[in-house]
Amino acid sequence: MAGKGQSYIPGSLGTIQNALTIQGNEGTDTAYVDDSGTNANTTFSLTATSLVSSSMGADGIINYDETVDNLNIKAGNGDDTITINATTPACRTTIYGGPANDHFIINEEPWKSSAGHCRRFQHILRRHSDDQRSARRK
Ligand SMILES: [Ca+2]
Ligand SMILES: [Ca+2]
Repeated sequence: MAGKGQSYIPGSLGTIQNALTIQGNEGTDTAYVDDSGTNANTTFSLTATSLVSSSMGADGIINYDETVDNLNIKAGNGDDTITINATTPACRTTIYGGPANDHFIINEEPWKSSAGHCRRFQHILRRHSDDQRSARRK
């Protein structure tokens, strides 16, 4: 998938059964990974070069590189678990959990490259830890 402007993958990641590579060019490229049509609880795992999800087929993976400038990931309606292992400094990453109780696990500090996302992640993490505390009290 090459070209200027926007690349769009609609609906559900269920059709991704094998490696899908997203490549931009020297312009500003924005990729939308949209799993918002999925109702099951889904896991996502992001690295600086790839995204895998339980929504995809067994061999499904989305590969991307530093030519992609904006990566937007939209999770579905279930209790999703999104693990961020790394992001790339060249790419601004935005993740929407969608409805239900989503969990964000951050194994790196992606907010270093983006103050706006920093606040978003801190908010989510705070809410998540509140949930954990109230769960322990029960
Ligand atoms: Ca680009
Ligand atoms: Ca969700």
